[in-house]
Amino acid sequence: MSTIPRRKDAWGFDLYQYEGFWCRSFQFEAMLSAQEHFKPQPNQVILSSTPKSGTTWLKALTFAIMTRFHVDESTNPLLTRLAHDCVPFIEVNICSSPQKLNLDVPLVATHIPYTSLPKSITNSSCKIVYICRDPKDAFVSLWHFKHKMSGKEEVSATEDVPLEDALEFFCQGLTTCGPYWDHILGYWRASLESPEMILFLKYEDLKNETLFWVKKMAQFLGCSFSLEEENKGVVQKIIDLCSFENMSSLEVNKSGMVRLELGITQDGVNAYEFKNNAFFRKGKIEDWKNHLTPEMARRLDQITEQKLAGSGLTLNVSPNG
Ligand code: PAP
Repeated sequence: MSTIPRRKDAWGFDLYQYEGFWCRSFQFEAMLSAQEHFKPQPNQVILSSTPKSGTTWLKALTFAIMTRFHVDESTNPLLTRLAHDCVPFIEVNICSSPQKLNLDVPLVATHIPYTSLPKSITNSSCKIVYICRDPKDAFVSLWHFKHKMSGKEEVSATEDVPLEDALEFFCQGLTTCGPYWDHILGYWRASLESPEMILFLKYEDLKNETLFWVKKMAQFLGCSFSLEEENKGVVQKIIDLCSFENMSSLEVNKSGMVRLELGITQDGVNAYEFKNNAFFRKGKIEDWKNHLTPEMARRLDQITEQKLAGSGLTLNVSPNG
């Protein structure tokens, strides 16, 4: 690790550059470990995203879709467990405790960039569902989330990094899994090459046309809703169960805690603890309008336009130019 590029993020934590992306030391180690050891099941589905793009929601929806034949509505684990406890992260939970791989539900999640995914995934028949989000909302969400983290290392973190300062780092790509845009482009291009293997979603589309995209997800995952299920309102029940309003009002998500075991890392960190409610803030599109100045929004939009030029992908929901 001493030989690879290292910079600080807005909160003063070391970021290491690996295969073109910045990551914290525990992620770097976990990524290497995943590249070497992770063995997906043949029917494994990988949920991927950049942080704060809708991971928790995607986990809940896919978990509910895939378990609907053998999980009772009233005893669904999503009612009593955080979605992150139902679907583990490859680079956090599974590398430190392989037993967390849920063999009943072949779902795992990751923030690993496409080009750094273990070859055991990219050379396999595993399907990938990727979710991305307007960078302006993802940035605002990340900034709020950072203030809710607690953990050994975080004690020394500056509690209130001004939004303007954090934006500077974000724009330079100096953020976990950053550059934000490159992460998205990696999966976008891969999804164009193999649309049958990678379903590319946008948080905003999922918000605006939830029914359509939930049905599309089920179809992609090989468990389409039958006409009978549709008539019985099964799709809508899943949408309602996983809605921000319902999830954020569940006792477990209001008052529970999640502990991410990392193993001992270079930084001496062994676990992060979050309040579950840190994953549920507003759940809205365009909340950035309440936080970013027009100049800040324009700056992010300009980077987005430059980075995505010619890719066929657009991310700015409401350009501010
Ligand atoms: P992670 O990458 O740390 O797992 P992730 O779940 O991707 O976080 O992002 C959290 C965002 O998703 C939050 O957005 P906000 O800060 O703009 O509010 C959170 O509120 C939102 N979110 C969580 N659950 C849902 C849901 N069920 N529906 C819609 N949005 C949700």
